[in-house]
Amino acid sequence: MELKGKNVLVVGAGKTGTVLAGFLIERGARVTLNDRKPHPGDFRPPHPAVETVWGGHPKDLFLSADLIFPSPGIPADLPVLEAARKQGIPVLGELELAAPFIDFPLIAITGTNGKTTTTTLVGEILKKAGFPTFVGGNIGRPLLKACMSPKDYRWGVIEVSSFQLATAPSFHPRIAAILNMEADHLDWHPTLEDYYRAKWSITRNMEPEDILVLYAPLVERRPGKIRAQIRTFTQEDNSSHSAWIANGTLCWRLGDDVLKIPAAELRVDQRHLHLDMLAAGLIAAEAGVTPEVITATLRNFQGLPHRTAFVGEINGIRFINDSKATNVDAVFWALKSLSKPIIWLAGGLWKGGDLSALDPLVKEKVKAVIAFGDSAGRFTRAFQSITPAQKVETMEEAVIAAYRLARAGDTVLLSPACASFDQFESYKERGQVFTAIVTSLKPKGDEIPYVSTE
Ligand code: UMA
Repeated sequence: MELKGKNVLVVGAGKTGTVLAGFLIERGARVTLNDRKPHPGDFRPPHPAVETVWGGHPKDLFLSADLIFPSPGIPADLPVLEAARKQGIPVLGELELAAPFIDFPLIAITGTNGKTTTTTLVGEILKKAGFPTFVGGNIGRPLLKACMSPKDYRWGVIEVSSFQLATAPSFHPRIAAILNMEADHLDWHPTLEDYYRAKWSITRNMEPEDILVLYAPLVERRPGKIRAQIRTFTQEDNSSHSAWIANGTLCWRLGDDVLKIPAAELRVDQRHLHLDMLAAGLIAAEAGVTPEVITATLRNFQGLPHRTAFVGEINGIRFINDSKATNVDAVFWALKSLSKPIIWLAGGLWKGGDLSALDPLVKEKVKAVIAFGDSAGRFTRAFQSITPAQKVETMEEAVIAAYRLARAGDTVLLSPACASFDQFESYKERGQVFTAIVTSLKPKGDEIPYVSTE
């Protein structure tokens, strides 16, 4: 892609936008970085030659660009982007820009949930095997970073979101995985079909020598012909797939052999993490890792922070941080894998989805719903006919209310089903705030009836 002398607009001054702007300047482009928020004061441009425009998205800025790179979080149907497209101005993403500069094969992992866990796991397995590996993408380290400080990587493992795929028409991974596909991101994609289409587009440029690791139920849903070789994984006891679970044992068909790891020997017991492990094992084997290295890494894996992570136990009440559960499907798996009774903390910035999919689990396991943040009312309305549901404002009020209600043997679960941006910087900050409040709780006793977070 010729960039020299081009007038390039980068939209969004977050992680991706700043790396994009720095890279484009290095390639000789004239770069303007534009963000809707007001100048944050402490912002340092990646290069002195980058111009910045804050406080909105002026139409003339978009229409006078030769090329536009929106950050992943910029909605595809932003009117100024639509207007630029109509004028024939190319609108492309970071993946599209980075891929031609990459000289190592890419493993790309997508899905509604489990992307970060699977990407991390595959990265750990490959590194343990001694393969120099770049791990990044939506996980928080833009792929362009691999082009800016090139190393002799053997593999790149990247988590890719639907947002990134939607703006990368020529992206071509050597191995791809689609872990699952449920409703999410309806605040960004105009329709659910558009979101699914973006996910499937990961396969668009794959060839017969490439490998697609696919969650078995998705085979039926594939939109058309896929040229890559497909390896399926399932939670069912069905050895016609490439990976499956038989009587509590994770199994992978690797050539003529079957690799087996009893779930009881793993450090994580949630079913959705076992599915991520099935996918990670298949990917790693395709990348040339031995069964011994795969087994050793999976056995030691303890899960990721903010993903059904155990925070602590007070008075026999267990506290679980699942702040990364930003959609309904992620909450489904958390509720399914934890034992009852559960006091469920949910809410934040609603992204769409069908809360009624949780009704049976809520009926069976949830002792109370405590809803906080922007969409609290949506949650109380959805569940108050099934279980007690209470609306509060903040995370602190939610934790305190849950602690008041809880008895020994209960689990207090933060699993919001929403984005965090109404009250927090990110899901990480939300999880950290939850953890800090929980760790400041005092044991319930006669003198101290419940809590002090001071
Ligand atoms: N902004 C605008 N106009 C808008 C919307 C946002 O100017 O209409 C600005 C914001 O004011 C902000 C900037 O855009 O300054 C943020 O851009 P961004 O949201 O694209 O965030 P980045 O910091 O560039 O992070 C992105 C990914 N974010 C999203 O996809 C929303 C990060 O994934 C990713 O780690 C990073 O690139 C590196 O690749 C986060 C995420 O939440 C973890 N991803 C979603 C998910 O996992 O569900 C897809």
